[in-house]
Amino acid sequence: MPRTTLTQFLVEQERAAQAITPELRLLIEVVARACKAIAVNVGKGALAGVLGEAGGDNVQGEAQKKLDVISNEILMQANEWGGHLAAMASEEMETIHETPNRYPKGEYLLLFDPLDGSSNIDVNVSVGTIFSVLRKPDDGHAVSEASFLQPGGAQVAAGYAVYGPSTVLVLTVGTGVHCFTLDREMGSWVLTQSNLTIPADTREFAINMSNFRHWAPPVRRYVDELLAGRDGPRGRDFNMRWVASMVADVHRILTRGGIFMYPWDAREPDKPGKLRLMYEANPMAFLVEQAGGAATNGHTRILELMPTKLHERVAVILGSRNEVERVTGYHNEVAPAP
Ligand code: P6P
Repeated sequence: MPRTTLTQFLVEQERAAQAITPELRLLIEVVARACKAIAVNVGKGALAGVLGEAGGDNVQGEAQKKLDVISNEILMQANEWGGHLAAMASEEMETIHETPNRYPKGEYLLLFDPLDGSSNIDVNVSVGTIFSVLRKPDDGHAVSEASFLQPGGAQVAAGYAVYGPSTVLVLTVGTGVHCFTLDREMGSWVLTQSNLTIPADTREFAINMSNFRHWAPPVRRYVDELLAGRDGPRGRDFNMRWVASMVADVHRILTRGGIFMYPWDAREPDKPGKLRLMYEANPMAFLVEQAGGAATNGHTRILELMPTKLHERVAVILGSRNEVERVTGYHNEVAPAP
């Protein structure tokens, strides 16, 4: 059976499904190639002296790992020259990076978390790259940070790479969710799963339980019911997983179902959540909904939220639709969506 490569898949999406333009096809190929380069650096680990701290903090005030900086550089350099992008935004950069004047500017905006879960790198746990693609607004204005402030429903493509036992790229261009595995010998991404679908029900939940005492009542109610198992209101036992690498947790959910929660908590009450809307929650919500799942901030579909800041944070509840709807229902019982 001949294997379908990412290039062939994208050509078919452009030609048959007319789901993407040639420029978007180029953009996705360039990002996928950058993820291969990141995979090489992540894979070398201690052998290449790329572990540990970079010595600075990112815009979030978090200590940057060397691989955070390397991964960001790889994505920036890969995407500057192609003529497909007007600008880029990254978790690792304070503001947007416009395509330099020496290159043609394109109609797309690329956002990324170059290495999500990087706190896991030094202990050799799976990490990943998350990316989201928007169109530059056709408003006659020069590209600016405001150009990026679009709801997640405006995304034209989204995906992630997981640097794990195998290296996989999971992608949607709005026609379902598809998984490609890196063939290291050929250096090509090979389609290994089409139309991933998240089961509506699940027995597996993912949350950082150490924050239990800080959660709002709807989350504590929901998790208490899961922990009560077959003797409680749910009438069945549940299992828990928490990799503390969103890409790895979401990939598990896209592969076999589950619910992932990073809700608001009282540790920093002014923050709606820990995760970032534009380049973590939005791309993951697009993928999850394309796979038949659901994604809310506890009240509202994440893809409907109107961003006001590039690096704004959001509460995230995503995965198996029936469980997400239950938790969201508990929130809206207490306080209707704002
Ligand atoms: P905690 C990684 O730092 C990250 O941004 C996500 O990938 C992950 O889901 C979450 O934070 C883990 O947070 O508080 O459990 O360490």
